Amino acid sequence: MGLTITEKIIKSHLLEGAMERGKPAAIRIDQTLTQDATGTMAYLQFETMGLDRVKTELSVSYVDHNTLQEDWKNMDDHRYLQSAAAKYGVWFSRPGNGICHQVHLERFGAPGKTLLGSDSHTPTGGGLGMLAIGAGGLDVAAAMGGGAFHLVMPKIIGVRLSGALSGGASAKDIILELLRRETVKGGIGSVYEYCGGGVETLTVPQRATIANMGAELGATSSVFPSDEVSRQFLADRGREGVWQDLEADGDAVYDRIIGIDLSALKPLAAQPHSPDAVCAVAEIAGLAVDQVVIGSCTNSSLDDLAAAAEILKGKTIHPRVSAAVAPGSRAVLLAAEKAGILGELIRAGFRILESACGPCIGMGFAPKSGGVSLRTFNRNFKGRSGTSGAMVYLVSPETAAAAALTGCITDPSSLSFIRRETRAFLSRDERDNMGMLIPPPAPEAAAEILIERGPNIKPCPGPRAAEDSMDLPVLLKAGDNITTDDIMPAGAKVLPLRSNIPEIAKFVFTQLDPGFWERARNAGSGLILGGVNYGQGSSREHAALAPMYLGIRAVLAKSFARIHKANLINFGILPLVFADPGDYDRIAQGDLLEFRGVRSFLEAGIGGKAVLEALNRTKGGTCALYLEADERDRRMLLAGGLIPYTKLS
Ligand code: MIC
Ligand code: SF4
Repeated sequence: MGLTITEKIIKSHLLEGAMERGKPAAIRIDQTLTQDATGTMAYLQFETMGLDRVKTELSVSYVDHNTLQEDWKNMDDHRYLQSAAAKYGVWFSRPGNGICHQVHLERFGAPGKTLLGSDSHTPTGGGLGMLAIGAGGLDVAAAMGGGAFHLVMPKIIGVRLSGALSGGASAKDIILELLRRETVKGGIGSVYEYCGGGVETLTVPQRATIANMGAELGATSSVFPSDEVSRQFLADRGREGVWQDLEADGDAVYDRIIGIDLSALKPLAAQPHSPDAVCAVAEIAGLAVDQVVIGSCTNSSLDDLAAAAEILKGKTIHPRVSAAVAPGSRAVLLAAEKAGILGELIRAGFRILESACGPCIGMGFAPKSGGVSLRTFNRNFKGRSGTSGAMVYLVSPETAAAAALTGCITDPSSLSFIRRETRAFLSRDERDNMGMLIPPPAPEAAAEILIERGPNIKPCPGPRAAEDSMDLPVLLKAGDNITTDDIMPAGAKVLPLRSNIPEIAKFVFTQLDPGFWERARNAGSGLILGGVNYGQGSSREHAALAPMYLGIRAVLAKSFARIHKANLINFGILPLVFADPGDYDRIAQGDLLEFRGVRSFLEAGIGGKAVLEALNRTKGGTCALYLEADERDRRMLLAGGLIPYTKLS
């Protein structure tokens, strides 16, 4: 039987398991990436492993999230990261060099390799035929230490592309179309693998846009073949040497096939406040727009900027619209300058933001109160922009540019523009491409390096082993599709506290319930109730770490998102699933639930599925709960998380 690309990469990296769908597997990780907002914890955890140097082929530490230096905190973090990178043999991408996923694709991406990153959009590398997966910082730290990455062997969904994009449609519209059909939970436990004649019509940056936003489907990853287009992308960046041909076998078996005819696609938009609330741009045309931003790891390539400039050149943006562009990398910025694109955008009235995540994570350029903002980003969760009442729409660069021009949502197909060729503007100058990437010093020099620990760097608190008896109050009853932004908000005020768990814990659930921290602190311990797809979105392990610090011992939900569930287990919090989802309705916030025999439940479940009963002491009645976890996860929970488990084994 033939293999898919995903299976081929997993097979060549398989350390444990038999590649059976839905069964546990462990793979070797070739490359890791971290970013500053998750990286400090990852390196603090790596340090506890007592190793001299990372054991991967390549590890890179990027600074791209916390670049708004309002005081000393973010810079303390950057210095810690830079010195830790040098000490442990990690490349360091300096602030200003660009967004981790964009830079990694350009400088280090290699077909057929595995990449684990402490950021949920790590699958961007799938645009170049990598198996790139997002994970919590602790899992990435373990991989840097040479440990295997444990995953459930995913289902493989084939996405067969036919035809070619035309008119105003863009790569963003392909992934928005998939989100429309599949929803934010459609991809849980799956990899989306692209095939069909439409693939060769897409450039690597376009493929990367699609693979990037596959994260919003809840997928483990997204993968494109590596072909002549990929070879050209690498050759243009002087890296043809890492190219290899990679495609699925003709008789590869997919769990399901989805067909998309690119020629039939029209410009789409994800409406507030979810990436799957997709409609045709034409349906909402005419809505007045206050703000437009082009950037983020989804749409900040040279081609994206060029498409916007084509629409805007020689014109001026509408007086109502405040517009900005954040090029994905310094290399993109330099090329955009050389190609005249930057000048065209500036002349049109765009503000230039640095090459970083910026507004995508609420780091500046927040919209006005109640404002309508069109962004080329991947997430529009409520409040993520920094303005809780803002209405954020996710669109392509073409749709964003059209709105900047007219002042209202406009289908770009109604404007005539031609796409320009930008390859010639890519720089071959080593300083332009590698100048802000600091390679790790030789191992002999590492002993001399002192790690800089400013006052913002606080040690990572340790988890507690599972207790056999627990009486836990329901501290919060949350609904469906709760995001990690809901659990642990980001933004300019909170992000600088990522290295300081006691402080950041004060912001847990603030958007949903400002009284949560106080209540949790008074209770000392408790649990959270959630609906379906609990913990979707960002990989931030702070959404597990800070609740753990506040005494959260369990989350009871109808289902969990992959990365967050792994983070909960890594930090010793029980992710329990209702056997009867109707029990969710029978439990209220404030109820006291009694759990007995938790340790024996975890032990008995090894090798099988046992049920844990919770008695509702407030209302009476019981509910049955499952733990969908393999033996390793159960042992981790018994030990109190990944770090104590690793020390025991
Ligand atoms: C995001 O897009 O939400 C982030 C910020 O990049 C996160 C990581 C983080 O919270 O630091 C992600 O996607 O994993
Ligand atoms: Fe940065 Fe936004 Fe991409 Fe997250 S989604 S890595 S915040 S640009």
